[in-house]
Amino acid sequence: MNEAVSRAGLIIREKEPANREFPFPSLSPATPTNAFFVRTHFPIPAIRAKDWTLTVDGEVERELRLTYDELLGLPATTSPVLLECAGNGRAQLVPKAKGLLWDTGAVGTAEWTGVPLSAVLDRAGVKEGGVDVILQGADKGEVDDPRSPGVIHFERSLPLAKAMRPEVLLAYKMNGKDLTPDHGFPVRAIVGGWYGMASVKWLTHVTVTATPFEEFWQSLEYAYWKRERERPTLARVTEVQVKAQIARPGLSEAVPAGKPYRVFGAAWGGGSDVAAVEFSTDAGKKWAEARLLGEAVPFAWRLWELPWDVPEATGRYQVMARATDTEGRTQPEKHDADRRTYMINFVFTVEVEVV
Ligand code: MTE
Ligand code: MO
Repeated sequence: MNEAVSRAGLIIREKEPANREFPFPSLSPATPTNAFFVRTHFPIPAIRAKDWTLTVDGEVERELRLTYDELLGLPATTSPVLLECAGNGRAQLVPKAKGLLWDTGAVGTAEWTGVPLSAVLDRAGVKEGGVDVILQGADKGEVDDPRSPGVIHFERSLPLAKAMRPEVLLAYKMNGKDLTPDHGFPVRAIVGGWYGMASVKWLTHVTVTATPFEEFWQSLEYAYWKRERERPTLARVTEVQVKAQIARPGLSEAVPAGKPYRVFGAAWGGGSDVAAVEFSTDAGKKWAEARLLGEAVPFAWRLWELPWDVPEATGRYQVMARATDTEGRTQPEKHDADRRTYMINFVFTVEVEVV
């Protein structure tokens, strides 16, 4: 593969707006900030912390306008949370998909510090009848899509019940330092358990609505076909689907024949922990159970490893990993076309060369 790489070793998928992918073979328990994937739709807005305010309005008793210092004065929590772009793995789709062709690196786990959104909503007092909470970013532009309504902001909503959960933060630190401009300085949402598009960066407006919010970013983009009624309808993409990814061996890696090799990777689910990871070296005929490392941390990934007694026989091996969560959900063998080019968690094949 011939790819442009940034100074920090990220693969540049698009220069402007900035879209950069983490090289998954360099997996570590916590992704360093400068190695964390970047997904943007518009130019990065330059916001000074002293000029930033968060407006909370809509179906609330009291409209709020919080300053950066006021936000930092509220009780905060810190925990590792995984972000995965809903299009992560898109390069694996056949036929070739439109959109950014992420390989396996539009995912990372960082430690986020912030104030639970619920604390701010409680201050504002959500009125009876509030159903959706819109999170709007300061970034805006025109989307290259005939269905897009001219210049728009990036925004997504959460149902009120999710917005009130403790894993939803107004985050201002990533890995112990102020957010970088790429990752949403000065304040972004972090929505544990949901795909990355919910974690709105450069957050400036929170609006509670009395009706479900349906617009471009959740009824056209980041939406999938749901078959619950008579006809399929486009529903918003929400929860992260269970998935295991192999970091080593990497794609086309040359593995020495007849020697022990340490296979390792990461696995994650949305709202549930990973119960098991299995690994196959014969395209899914036989599976061996991997060892899960460390402790399960809700909404973060779990690293896993497995010793592989690499055979003497040289040649190409089709290796695979698959995860199952604590609710018994396991990865599918094929991508469901109703998901369009999102929520890609079918079991990938990695071709490895034993030499
Ligand atoms: N927030 C704003 N304001 N604008 C964006 O383009 N992209 C979203 C989300 N938040 C986006 C945004 C998407 S699709 C993803 S996957 C995550 O940010 C990526 O977060 P990161 O760039 O910090 O990795
Ligand atoms: Mo994304």
